[in-house]
Amino acid sequence: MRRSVQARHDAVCGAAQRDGGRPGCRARLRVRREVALAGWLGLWLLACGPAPRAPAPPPGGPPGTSIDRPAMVERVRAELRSSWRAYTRYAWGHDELRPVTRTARDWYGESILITPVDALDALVMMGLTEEAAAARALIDERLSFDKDITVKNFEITIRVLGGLLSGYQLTGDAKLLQLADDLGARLLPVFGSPTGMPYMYVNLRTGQVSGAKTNPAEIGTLLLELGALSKLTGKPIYHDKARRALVALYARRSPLGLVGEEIDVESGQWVSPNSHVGGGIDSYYEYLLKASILFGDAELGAMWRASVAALDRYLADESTGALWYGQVDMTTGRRTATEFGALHAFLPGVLVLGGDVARARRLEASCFQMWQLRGIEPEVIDYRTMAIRAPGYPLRPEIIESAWYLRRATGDPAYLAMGQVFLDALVAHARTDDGFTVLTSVETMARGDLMPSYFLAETLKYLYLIFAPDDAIDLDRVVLTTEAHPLRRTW
Ligand code: DMJ
Repeated sequence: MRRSVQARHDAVCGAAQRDGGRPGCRARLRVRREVALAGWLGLWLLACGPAPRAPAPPPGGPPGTSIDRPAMVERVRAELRSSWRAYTRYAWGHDELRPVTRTARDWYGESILITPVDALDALVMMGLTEEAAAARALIDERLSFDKDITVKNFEITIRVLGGLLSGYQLTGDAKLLQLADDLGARLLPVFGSPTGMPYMYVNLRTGQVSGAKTNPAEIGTLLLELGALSKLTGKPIYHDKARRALVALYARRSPLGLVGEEIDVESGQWVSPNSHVGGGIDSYYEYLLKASILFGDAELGAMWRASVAALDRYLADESTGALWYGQVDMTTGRRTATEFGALHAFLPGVLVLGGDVARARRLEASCFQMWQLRGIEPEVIDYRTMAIRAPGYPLRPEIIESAWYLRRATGDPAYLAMGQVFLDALVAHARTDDGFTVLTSVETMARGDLMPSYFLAETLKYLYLIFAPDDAIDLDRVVLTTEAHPLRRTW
């Protein structure tokens, strides 16, 4: 059994984690390197701007060239291992860990094992075999969706359904697919609106739905998971419902080709015309492109191209020589705000996947400026003034995800250097004795008390991928969901 799990794992993930491995403390060397890195990256950022300058090459080569990738892989793996252990010690069987108080959080009063399910594929990919086996055994033995709880369809789809599906593909454990099928069936009532666009909430036992006013991300970020569920179970209904909802949303775009921030799924009317690429809209665009790739769906590909052209035309904004994507009215195109944040930082990665590496590089350089304002990323800034509008950092992965796509696409070692800056900042500001915790302010570095499941599923996974060999993920066959769950095309 073990051998076949390893073989499957290698097929998806390659052998990256096995060639990692030089443990041991390199602290002093690291501090010296970090000081140099900050300066190098500053020069590199300038070089990414529209008016190219030619900074003198820093002594010792461009940023990132001296980074010891296997050692960085080992550092990330060690952080995943200790974070998982903290979960097992203080929150075993619950949804999430509160690392400061060493207590557990259940989203809906009773657990649906959000952290173990979300983290399973990261444990497998990074070769934490015993930890992965423990997570899988817990899920197999205890997870049940027959609960009288009303859940958020979007969150449960991306974290739990996605985690079960990638876990199934990586381990071959048929119980995980059974659980995914059961969950998918319980979520299906959300699509019963007059427009076919999903309600926001559903009761897992009764099928009672609620939340007619919802947003593009919650409507449009379901197709990778439900489509893969269809392919793996042979039940087309999941794919068809999710695709119909995505197309219904696209059909309600404005004449400019933009979508707003809030829509009523019963009337089909927009409630908020505010258009941007941040939270509430972001992954709708991501799934147009990624679903077209995973399912070879040319119509969705055309929808993505039309959408990104509208984003580039109306949302993109230049400020002090840098590229940003702000807010506009979806109907008039009038600019309504110049805010950008941690969630917007998914866009460079998706632009890379869509083939626009030049724009992606410029936008990631802007994201990195945002990170560097306080040495770790604020949730929202105003890019005109560079003032912080929302100071929290809930351990988000998006800027790291984009750095990985760019490192892969360009081979530029500056993205390795960026990855090191990200990891060092996380360790310096967000690590506790028992896992990592959210920051409530990057201005004061005040800490909250939560290790969100996506920190293991996404933040650490993308950090690992930045330093791992390219064959860690076979992007010709694998698409990563918005929660970083790798779905492999076997159809
Ligand atoms: C994750 O749960 C997903 O990436 C989602 O699409 C939005 N953001 C969080 C992490 O920031």
